[in-house]
Amino acid sequence: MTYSKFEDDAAVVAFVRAHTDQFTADEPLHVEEIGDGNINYIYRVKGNEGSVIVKQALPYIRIIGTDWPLSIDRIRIEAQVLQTEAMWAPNFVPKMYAFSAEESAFAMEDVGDHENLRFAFIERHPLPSLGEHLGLFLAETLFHTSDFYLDYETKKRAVANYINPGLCKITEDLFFWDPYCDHERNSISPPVLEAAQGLWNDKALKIEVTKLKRQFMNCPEALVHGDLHAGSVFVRADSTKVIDPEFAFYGPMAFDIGSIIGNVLLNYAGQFGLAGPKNERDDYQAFLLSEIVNCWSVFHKRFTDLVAEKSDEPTMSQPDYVQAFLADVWCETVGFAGTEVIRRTIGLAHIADIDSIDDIELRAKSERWALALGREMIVNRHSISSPDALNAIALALPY
Ligand code: SR1
Ligand code: MG
Repeated sequence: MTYSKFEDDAAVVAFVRAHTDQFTADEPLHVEEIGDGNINYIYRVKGNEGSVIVKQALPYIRIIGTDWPLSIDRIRIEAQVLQTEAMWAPNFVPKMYAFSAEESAFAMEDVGDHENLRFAFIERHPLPSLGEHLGLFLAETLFHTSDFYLDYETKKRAVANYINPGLCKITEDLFFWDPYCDHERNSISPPVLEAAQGLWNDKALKIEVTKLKRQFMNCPEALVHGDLHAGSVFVRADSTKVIDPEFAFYGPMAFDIGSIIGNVLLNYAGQFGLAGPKNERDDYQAFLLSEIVNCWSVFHKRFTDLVAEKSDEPTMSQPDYVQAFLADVWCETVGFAGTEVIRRTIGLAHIADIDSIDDIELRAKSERWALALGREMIVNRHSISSPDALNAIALALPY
């Protein structure tokens, strides 16, 4: 089967009309391509009142083209994951309206009344419920797709259903390999080259990163989102929506928790050099650290409660085991968060939190700070026993 991009706006409209009942038959529809993703094509289709989002995957990466092929099975995975997440965390994901394998596309709820978390962070918007919402989303989705909840057969069939080799390989390379060598995919600003070279020559760091890579590759614990960075989250003061689970697979729970905590810390690094009064930036940094504490404590409590209420797995539901398990998850979370911080600073896929600092020297100060923090988190994760201990490291690290 050959898959082709929707030829024109009329094709996108025809898709929406054929597969959803969101618009009346005679309602005029307007299509706008929202080209802000790296990998797929995304359209907003607007009617008289409402709108929907259409996402289409082609057998390659949008920003690279056919030189980087990628299986279109990722769109089937994303559609199914959004439906699974909606069973357990309906308030935190957009509604899936329809998926078509023939067109390798789906239509979903438009969460355009929310803003992208990355830009909310950069503009220092107050988000009083962010940590709580993320903690709940993580606890519900990770618990209900794990052995704590699913029976042995359902779980193993789910592991098979979500095998996602191409997307996992991107992460294996971009998180755990490229930043630790002189790779052509890296993007390193000249004043940071020496610090990057320091990582390439850091044997202890590279061993610990490889242990994390092994865990990423060999730990089918739960259906993880797989790419839970700030760009995959949309927010309002009272609402949080997680989108874009095309990297989903059965992996370590800590990968999701670490990815989002890594993004909170990346914004913390950016705030040193972003525009605006120092007291505002200081206050926002304090807010960011408090949301790490909230996210983990809400996750920890909700996960513990879910096991007590719903798990009949005889060994894993022992209360002391659950606490030991969560302590391990925290330790791995710190390590994965460190890899996210480093790969977003010198790897292929940077983030605007730091890249939008115009002054190259000021930006380099944030970048070097992020690299030092990431290293510390990876190498010393076993002794960083709580979010407060992690925050103490961020506070003590000289800028
Ligand atoms: C080539 S893809 C680069 C990055 O974009 C995605 O959102 C993932 O984070 C991936 O690592
Ligand atoms: Mg994405």
